[in-house]
Amino acid sequence: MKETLFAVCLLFTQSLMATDVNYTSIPIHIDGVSESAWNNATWHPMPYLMDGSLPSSEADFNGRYRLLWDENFLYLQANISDDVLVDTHPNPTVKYWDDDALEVFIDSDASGGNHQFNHTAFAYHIGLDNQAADYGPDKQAHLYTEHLISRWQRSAQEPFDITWEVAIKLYPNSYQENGENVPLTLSEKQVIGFMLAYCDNDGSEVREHFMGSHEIQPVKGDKNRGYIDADVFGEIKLLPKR
Ligand SMILES: [Ca+2]
Ligand SMILES: [Ca+2]
Ligand SMILES: [Ca+2]
Ligand SMILES: [Ca+2]
Repeated sequence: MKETLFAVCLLFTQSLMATDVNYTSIPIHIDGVSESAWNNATWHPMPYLMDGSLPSSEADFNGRYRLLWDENFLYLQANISDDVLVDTHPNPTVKYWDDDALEVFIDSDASGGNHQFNHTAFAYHIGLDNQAADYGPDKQAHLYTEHLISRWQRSAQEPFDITWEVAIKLYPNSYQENGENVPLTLSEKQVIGFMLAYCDNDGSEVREHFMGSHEIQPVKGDKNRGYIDADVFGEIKLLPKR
């Protein structure tokens, strides 16, 4: 009982604490190859199941990520192990969650709340072809690839060991579909809602494992809440320049 209480308290404390993100004075080169600037970033794991079943091994799926920022971009580097790479839906706005995809959840001002059919937050599903899809206010899936630059490369050995780099522009809650939208200039001490996930399909009809960076409190047993509710994201804080 004591242990359970401790675990609950730890979870609660973690959920209140923002993860610090270091500034980089050298822009990250988005090429799927790590560079020395990343040595200033801390790795974070992706151990939480949100849908499907747990991976059978670290070769099936294992993921970790780190973040940096500058005025123009939030930079993400994910290191993903996946035994089978699958991208069977050629249209990037069709069932993109059932192909292997890196899913980046961003709420630029940590406003939280329901974002499924509005743009107070985004759930960018970045496919293996580096295109990024999410729902729009018309309840249809659209591409938002121009919001980010994405590139990944894999190592020569199996299971596929992927270095995936993404530079992400952030937009305010006032983002208008088909409007003239100006990305935010990022600044120190900014707090951003953030979560990362990987949709892992290894050849099934639907994705087999949906693994994420943050523990989700289930609603009626459902932990697949990130694409609907920005309240389940974690928070990151942009540290001052050094
Ligand atoms: Ca790079
Ligand atoms: Ca897999
Ligand atoms: Ca927001
Ligand atoms: Ca896979």
